[in-house]
Amino acid sequence: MKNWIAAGLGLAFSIGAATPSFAHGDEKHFSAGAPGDPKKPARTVEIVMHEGDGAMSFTPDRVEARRGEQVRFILRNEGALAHEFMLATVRENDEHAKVMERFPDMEHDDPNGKRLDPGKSAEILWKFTKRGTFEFACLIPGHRQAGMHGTVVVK
Ligand SMILES: [Cu+2]
Repeated sequence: MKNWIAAGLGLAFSIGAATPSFAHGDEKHFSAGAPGDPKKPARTVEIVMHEGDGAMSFTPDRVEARRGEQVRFILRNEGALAHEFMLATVRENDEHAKVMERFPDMEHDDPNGKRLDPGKSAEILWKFTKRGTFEFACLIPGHRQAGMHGTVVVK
């Protein structure tokens, strides 16, 4: 399954020559920093995924971090649908969303992204190594458009 996904991504990205390629699990290409080190301290930030009244969202939808800080994101899906959390730049999430439209059942279990069934929780330990504004979003087709995105500002 993983190989099939990787092949799908490779194919999709080889078509758009101007777009930077990325690969799941390849540390060099994480746009929002790097996977965290479990031996080092981390601040915990809980993010709840939910939907209702025709909208989908993350609460909170804005997180601030300092450059070099580690954050342990505790993700909880309190909605009735599956959701995901993908931490990247807006641009990378844009590219990834296009791939997801072709492969909507892509399962994510990556250092920077998880897919959660309703009622499930998961953790992402992340080190913000770069200043800038990053995005966490649910890239299941339609969800980001329905409001399922948030911002991380790293100072
Ligand atoms: Cu979602």
